[in-house]
Amino acid sequence: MVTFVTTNPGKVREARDYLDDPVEQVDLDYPEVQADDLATVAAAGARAAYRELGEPLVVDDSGLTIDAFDGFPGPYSSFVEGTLGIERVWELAEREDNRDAAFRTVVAYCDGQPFEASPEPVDTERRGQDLAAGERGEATTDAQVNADEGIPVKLFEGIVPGTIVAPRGDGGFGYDPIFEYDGRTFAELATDEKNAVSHRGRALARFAEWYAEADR
Ligand code: ITT
Repeated sequence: MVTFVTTNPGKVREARDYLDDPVEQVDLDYPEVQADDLATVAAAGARAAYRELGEPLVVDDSGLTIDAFDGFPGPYSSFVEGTLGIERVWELAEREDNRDAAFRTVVAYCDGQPFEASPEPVDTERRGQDLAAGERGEATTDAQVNADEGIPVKLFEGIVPGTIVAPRGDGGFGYDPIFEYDGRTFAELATDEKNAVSHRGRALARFAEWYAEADR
């Protein structure tokens, strides 16, 4: 069983269609940190949810990046959907010659345990502190590393390139009606078709492969 912590049932529908294990939605609105990258937001969200629930879980942080807007709305996608709305995002993009965009998802898994060495990125709170110390020119000592009480989080990323278009289609959710991939918007695809190519599908595929084999 996979616990998916999200307020968004659309994400859970896609995950159910994708994973062999049953997926349970826990509708917990964990505090989201404000950061420029999705991985930081997802890792912090997984930790916050784990502290609250104390059971193995995944969270997913996703966003739409529009090239002509230097990647905006990115981590602000939810806020922009709720304020401007996707119709006005299209109207802004319509004025641009370049309508290239990408959807990105970072799936973050946390069970409170450290992970075996693997090619997938692992984020620990300690690592963030080490980076900050490095920027201040301070060395990291073994004692500091051994005193690490950060909760490790494993991250799986998926990206899909596309184009912003006038809204079409009734499926999916969020920005799907204005995101075109290979001639159709994501809102014109069935869930399994979207999963086969989408950012979340790609991230979930990586997670599912690891989850099936991981010695947890
Ligand atoms: P949780 O944080 O509770 O999981 P959320 O809907 O706020 O739910 P995100 O912050 O990850 O999720 O999503 C950011 C925005 O991107 C939000 O407006 C979503 O509707 C949109 N979004 C995420 N995944 C999408 C997808 O697959 N297709 C279209 N829009 C998507």
